[in-house]
Amino acid sequence: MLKFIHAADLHLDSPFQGLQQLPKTLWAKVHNAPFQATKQLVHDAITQQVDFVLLVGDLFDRETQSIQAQTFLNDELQQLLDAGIQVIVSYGNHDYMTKDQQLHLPAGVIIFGPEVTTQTITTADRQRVAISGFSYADRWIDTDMVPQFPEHLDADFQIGMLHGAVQQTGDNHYAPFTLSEMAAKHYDYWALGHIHKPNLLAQQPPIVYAGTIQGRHKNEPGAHGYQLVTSAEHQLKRQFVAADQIRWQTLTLMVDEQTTDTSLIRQVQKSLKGLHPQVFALVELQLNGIEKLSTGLLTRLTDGTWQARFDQEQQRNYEHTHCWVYEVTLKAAQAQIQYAKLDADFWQQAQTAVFTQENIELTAGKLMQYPFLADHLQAPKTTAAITARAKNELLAQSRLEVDQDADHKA
Ligand SMILES: [Mn+2]
Repeated sequence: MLKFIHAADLHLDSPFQGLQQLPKTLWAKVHNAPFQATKQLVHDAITQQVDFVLLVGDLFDRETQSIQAQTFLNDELQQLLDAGIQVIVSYGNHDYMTKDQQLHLPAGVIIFGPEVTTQTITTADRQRVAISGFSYADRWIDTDMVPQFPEHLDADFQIGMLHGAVQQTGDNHYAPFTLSEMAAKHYDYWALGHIHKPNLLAQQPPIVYAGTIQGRHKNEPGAHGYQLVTSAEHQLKRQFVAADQIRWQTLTLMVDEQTTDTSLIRQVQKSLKGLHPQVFALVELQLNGIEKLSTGLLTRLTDGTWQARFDQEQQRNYEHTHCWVYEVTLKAAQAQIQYAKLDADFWQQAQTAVFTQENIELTAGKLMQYPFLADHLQAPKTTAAITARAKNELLAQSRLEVDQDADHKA
C-alpha cells in the first residue's frame, strides 16, 4: 500500500502581529504553534511509516528566514530522512528561490526547480510513483503552469504538486490553473498549496488544498493540519488530520440596556467555560446590540478599558478554560444606526464615497508593493471591517456628544 503526507504552507516564522499583549507563556505558545504543528507532522509521518512527505510551498513566511527557523526545519526534515521517508519540496510565493538566497535543506531532500520536472520514487513495496512539480523563482507566476506538466507517465501513480490559485477574472499572480486541465492530465492526485483553508476541489482523483498547517489569524479559523493519503486498489484516498496547536474562533453574545461592565465579564466567562475547545482557542468576542449599551460602557469597550479589565480576569483562568479573548468587536443589531448628529442619508453617501477599494489602496501607498499586504487590503472583507470599525467609533463619539449636550442643557 502506498501512504504519504501532503502538507503545504507551514509559514514558519509567522509574526502573529497584534497579539503581543498576550501573557508571555501564551504568546510563546502562539508563536511556536507553526513549529509545533510541523513537529506533529514529522512525528505522525514516522509513526504512520509513510513512504514520503510532500511540502507544497510557503515553508517559510518570508523569503528571508531566521537561522532558528531554518535550523528547526532542517532538523525535522533530517528526522524524516533518517527514518527512510523521502521529502519532496516545491517553493511558493512566500519562500521563492532567488539566485542569491538559496535555502540549504538537508542533502537527500528533493527540491523542484523553476521548470516543471518529474521525480520518480520507488517505495518499499516496489511501487513506482512519479511526482511532477516546480518552484517559484519570483513572488509572482502569472502564467498557467499546468500545460508544462507531462501526461501520466509509466508509473503506478502520478502526482502533481502545484502552489497556486484557480484562474479568476482580474489579477492572476499565483500560477493560475483550471480544474478541467488538471483532470485532463489523468493524474492520481493533485497536491495543492497556497490557499490556507483545507479544501477538496475534486473528489476522484483528488485535487486538494492541504491548507496551512496552522491557522495564523482570524481569517484562518477552524481546524488546520495536513492530508494523509493512502492507496486503495488503484485509487488514492485522502483524509484530513489536524496538527494545529491553537485555533481561531468567534464567540457572539447579545448585550442590552441591562449589561454592565461586571455582568458582561461574567457573561463572557460563562460562555467561554461552555466552549471546551479541543485545541486552545483564540477568541474574537463579538458583541451584538451595542446601540442599547450605556454610553459609559460603550466608550470603555471602544477605547479598550473594558478589555484591559477583562484581561486581568482571563489571566487567571485561561489555562483552565483553554481560551483567550484577544479582540472585542462591536455590532449594532439594527442595520441602520441613527447617528445623533449625522443625517442617515449623508452617512450613507459619505460611507460609499470614503470606504472604497481605491481609497484604501491610496492610503496604503507603497505598502501595496508587498503581495501579502495587497492581498489583504484588496479583500472585500477588509473594506467591510474598516467600515464597521469606523461606524463604531462614530457611534461612540456621537453618543458622547449627545451626553455633553444634555449636560449643557441641565
Ligand atoms: Mn501560503
